[in-house]
Amino acid sequence: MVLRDEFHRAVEHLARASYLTVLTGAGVSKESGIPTFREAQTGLWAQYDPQELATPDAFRRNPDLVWAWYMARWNRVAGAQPNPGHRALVDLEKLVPMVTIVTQNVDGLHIRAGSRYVVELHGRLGRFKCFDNCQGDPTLIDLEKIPYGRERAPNCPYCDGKVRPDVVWFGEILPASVLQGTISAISQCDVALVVGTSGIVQPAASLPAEAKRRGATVIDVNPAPDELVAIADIYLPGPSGEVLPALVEQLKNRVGRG
Ligand code: BJW
Repeated sequence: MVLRDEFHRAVEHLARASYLTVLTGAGVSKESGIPTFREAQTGLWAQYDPQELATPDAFRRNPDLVWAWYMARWNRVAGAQPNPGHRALVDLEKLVPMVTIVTQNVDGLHIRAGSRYVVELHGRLGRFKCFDNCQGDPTLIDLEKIPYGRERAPNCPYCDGKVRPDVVWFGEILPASVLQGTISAISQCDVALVVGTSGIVQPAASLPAEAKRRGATVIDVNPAPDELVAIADIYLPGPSGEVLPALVEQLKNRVGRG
């Protein structure tokens, strides 16, 4: 009963929203078969802690290990498809005047699903740059134009340093354009929908509280209570591939009623 009330409240807020910002994390891609960031890894990678691979120091120490990890993840993502959660977020664009997705994910699945305004906070798998940004920040490298394999980090064609994935690692600053787009989406929204993130990695983890401070309603969707439940106005427990399509269906009925 309480859950139904919460769901109903969420639909009412979305029906009245003119600007919706959606902050997503790894959980939204779980139903596409992509493990979340903090889930135990499987197979060859089970012995490694992802938090210790996603750093510039890890790459400096062992570029080939970090390279092979990203190539394996890129390979997995290339074979995955957007799931009903991603698609429901695309459908929301027909029901709310402005929708911006701010995602921590590097899998590109929101864009592949068809979402129009997507800010990728932590970069993208399958895009590469020179580790030293020798030609300016970022020095992007087209992998098709250099010899490379899955096991060894290739050399930069300009400086002979190493090529790395164009993602944001711990201790690195998010690109200015990305921060600008994020601040704009957070400061304008009247509803912030948070989906599938543990809410522990900064600066993303502070965004819902900032939206709330500016007057937005915060709705959190996650099968397990995360760090953001404490500040959320509405918590909808459940996998996003089920909760988001159900929200869209109810919202269609509600908007249809006027
Ligand atoms: C489902 C589901 C289903 C399951 N449906 N949901 C202030 C205080 C303390 C520390 C810091 C601070 N400011 C900065 C820091 C340091 C650091 C940080 O935050 N550390 C924390 C660990 C404390 N931040 C940074 O370094 C950032 N840079 C920065 O702030 O620069 C300035 C600065 C630097 C240094 C010092 C101070 C200031 C950069 C952060 C970059 C993060 N990069 C990564 C890797 C990207 C590339 C890659 O993918 O390999 O981004 S780390 C990793 O975490 C990845 C993710 O995007 C990110 C968030 O993870 P996410 O998405 O929340 O995933 P999970 O796995 O944690 O959670 C999944 C959730 O899904 C769970 O809740 C499940 O329940 C749920 N779920 N199934 C819906 N079906």
